[in-house]
Amino acid sequence: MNLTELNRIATALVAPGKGILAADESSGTIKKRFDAIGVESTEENRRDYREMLFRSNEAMSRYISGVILYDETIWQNAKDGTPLVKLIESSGAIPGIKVDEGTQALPMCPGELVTVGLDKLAERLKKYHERGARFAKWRAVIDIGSGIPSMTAISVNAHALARYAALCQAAQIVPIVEPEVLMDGDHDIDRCYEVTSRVLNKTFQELRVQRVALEGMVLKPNMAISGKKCAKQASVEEVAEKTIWLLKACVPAVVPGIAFLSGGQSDEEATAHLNAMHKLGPLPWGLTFSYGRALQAAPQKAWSGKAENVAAGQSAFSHRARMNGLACKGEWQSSLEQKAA
Ligand code: 5MM
Repeated sequence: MNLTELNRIATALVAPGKGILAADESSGTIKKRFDAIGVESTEENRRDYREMLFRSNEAMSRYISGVILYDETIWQNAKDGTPLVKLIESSGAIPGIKVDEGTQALPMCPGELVTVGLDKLAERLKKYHERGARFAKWRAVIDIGSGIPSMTAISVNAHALARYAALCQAAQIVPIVEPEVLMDGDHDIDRCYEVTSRVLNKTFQELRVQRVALEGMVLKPNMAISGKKCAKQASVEEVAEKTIWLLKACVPAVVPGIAFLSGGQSDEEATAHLNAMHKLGPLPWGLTFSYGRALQAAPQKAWSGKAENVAAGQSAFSHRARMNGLACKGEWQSSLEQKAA
């Protein structure tokens, strides 16, 4: 393992003013997104949609550091035959790959999940590296509810995340470690803080036990945030302050970067929270976005599967990427959204 090179890539993924595009929706998830805009989820439509994003010059060259791909996409070529991976590289961004194979019910733990995909992962990583992937992603899902999460679910998911991360580093691929605590319930921000703190502490304990080099990874966490159904929604300032406390308490300074998931926040909320956190600096690690929905909802709507809407889709994507790029420097203002509208 060349740790200097892993550290260089991890640092590039969180370069100031840039962040990651999570375009790794599995077939089921992209179908849901396409259903919402009335587009059939065929292989060609998925390719056309992602090609539109990767050919968005302004967004890709100025605000996007890396793109997380799904297995299908990493092997696809653009309409003119250029591999999609090459489009990403030529924009200056780094191609990455989601390598988990989704979740399964966790035995003995009703309502809880464990992420799977470790079988043959070493062989898959080798092929992905040959194709150009320089980082990978694995997402664990932790739900908050009555009596959950159990320590069992936190523990097995942390163990799998660390197994994945060690395999990635051995294959010279930077692991993005994503332990997502869902914001789906009616819990308040303090409950989210407490659960996320347990999850992050256990995850870093496992990473250390399994000898993962913290200098060569990126963490992709949720923010400390109120559950979607919670009657009392925390303010932007409270989310920012509590998230930074939480991360300072749990994430060693040697980790090069933290890139948030959006988790179902609105586009603007996800941007406002990131921006408010940067106003609390200086911070020990690079802090940026690795958004899926919060970067893609607007371009998906603008595109709606029509070739004549490609320019509109690209402009919607560039706008969101620019807003988040500004948020990474604490320079975003909501008036910039209104001007664009
Ligand atoms: C883009 O969505 C990713 C893939 O999800 P599935 O495996 O469920 O299809 C997802 O892993 C994503 O990278 C993260 O959860 C962050 O996405 P959001 O939309 O929460 O920012």
